[in-house]
Amino acid sequence: MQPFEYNFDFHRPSYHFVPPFNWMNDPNGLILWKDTYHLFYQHNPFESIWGRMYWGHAISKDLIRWKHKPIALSPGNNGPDCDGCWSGITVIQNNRPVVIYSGNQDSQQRCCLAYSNDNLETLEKFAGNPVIPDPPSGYSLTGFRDHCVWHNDDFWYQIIGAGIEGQNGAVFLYRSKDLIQWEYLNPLIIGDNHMTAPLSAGNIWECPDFFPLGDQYVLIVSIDEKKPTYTGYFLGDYKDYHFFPNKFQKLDYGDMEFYAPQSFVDDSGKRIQFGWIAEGRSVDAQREAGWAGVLSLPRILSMQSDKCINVQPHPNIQKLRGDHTHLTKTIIKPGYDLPLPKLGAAVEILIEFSAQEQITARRYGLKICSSPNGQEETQIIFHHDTCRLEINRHHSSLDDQTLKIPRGGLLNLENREGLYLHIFIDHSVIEIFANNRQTITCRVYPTHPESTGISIFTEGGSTSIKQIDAWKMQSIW
Ligand code: DQQ
Repeated sequence: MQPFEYNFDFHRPSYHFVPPFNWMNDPNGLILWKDTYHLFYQHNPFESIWGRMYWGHAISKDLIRWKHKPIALSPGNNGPDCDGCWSGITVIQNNRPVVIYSGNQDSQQRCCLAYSNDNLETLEKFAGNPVIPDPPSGYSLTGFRDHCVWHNDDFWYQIIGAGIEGQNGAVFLYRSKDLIQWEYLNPLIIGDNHMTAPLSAGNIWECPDFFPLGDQYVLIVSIDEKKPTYTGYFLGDYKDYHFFPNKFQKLDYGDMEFYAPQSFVDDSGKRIQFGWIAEGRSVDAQREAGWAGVLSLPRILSMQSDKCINVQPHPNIQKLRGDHTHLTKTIIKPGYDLPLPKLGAAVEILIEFSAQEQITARRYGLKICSSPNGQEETQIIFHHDTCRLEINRHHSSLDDQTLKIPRGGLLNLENREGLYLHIFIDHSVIEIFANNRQTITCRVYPTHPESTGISIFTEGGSTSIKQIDAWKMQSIW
């Protein structure tokens, strides 16, 4: 059940995970352990703004419906995490879960451990924390935090995100036999200052996630820059403890609205990722709402043959599908928008447009979250000539304190390929999966509860749809 006092907040999602109250940011410690998925997350239980971080905790049998658990980690009265328990992960050592996280003290982050002796019901901090008291010598760092840990050939390996003063983001590599004594090896990679906007090397690389996918290695980093802040991924080779990237791109065009993602492998070998969907409304509005921050839907990552990551929503989400609308082949002409029947504020849409070569439109797409009087509306637009996919939020809300900058980027489509959008709308959350290879995640805050209209539009020529399916989505609470 949701705490009843949130019923008034139209912007609180109904089928995405949200904290029971107050603030959440990064997902942490994701793991499947003894048939139960565990989600920990950065949590400020006292205010709906970022602050002195705790680890919130929730469990699930299907990654979709979650049960809130008591807080799992709290900052110490003194010691290395007295100013917050920052992001981290969970591994299993000798059949026992171990959490590795960044303790924050006086704005210094240091690697700490906590053990669970009761299958992740509770966590006990290691008395010898921090296990890595200082960053590697010889660097002047802007940050040194967040962990990704794996086991290989008798060793635990760990990478930690960092930033080098006046230079780049970086990731440092360590190894250990026991998770307690760590030997520094070398930088896994140091960012290249010559990377050009919008993909620059950044001030600090937060929340590194490193894993093999297909025949490549993937390094995901959340890049904290002055502006913009976003998550990107490198594809490359891992050899002799060094990572050699050959490609870098944005993971999600939502920039800071899909940040600090973390992934894990389920028991069928699927790589599952969750990210933090930040707020786009004012701090006053957050305080008034009494909560802030949303977890993305679970995404399955795999490698596409053309060497980019394939991203798809987890099939378990389909269990939430309710009332259904289905439309088959339809041609849409400029000025004659095709409306879908109203399905409410929690909706899933699958829409397949015809191949590019059959479309004469200059721009086409969907109008969503539209109010009956047309004052509020968000547009998902594909620019046919430039292959840019974008969310235009300019008229998404009459509230001028909400984030309205457009989000989007390149989605290269072959002439024979059609635009294929899988869209999830959940009150204030929008997640778009485009052609299984590019996502855009963002927030909108329409002021009118009737701002739930959906229609298909075209400009400068006609477009045609092969089929549309849309479902009203059930609440997970
Ligand atoms: N959030 C955590 C840090 C991490 C940042 C603190 C990313 O560990 O670098 O809440 O959002």
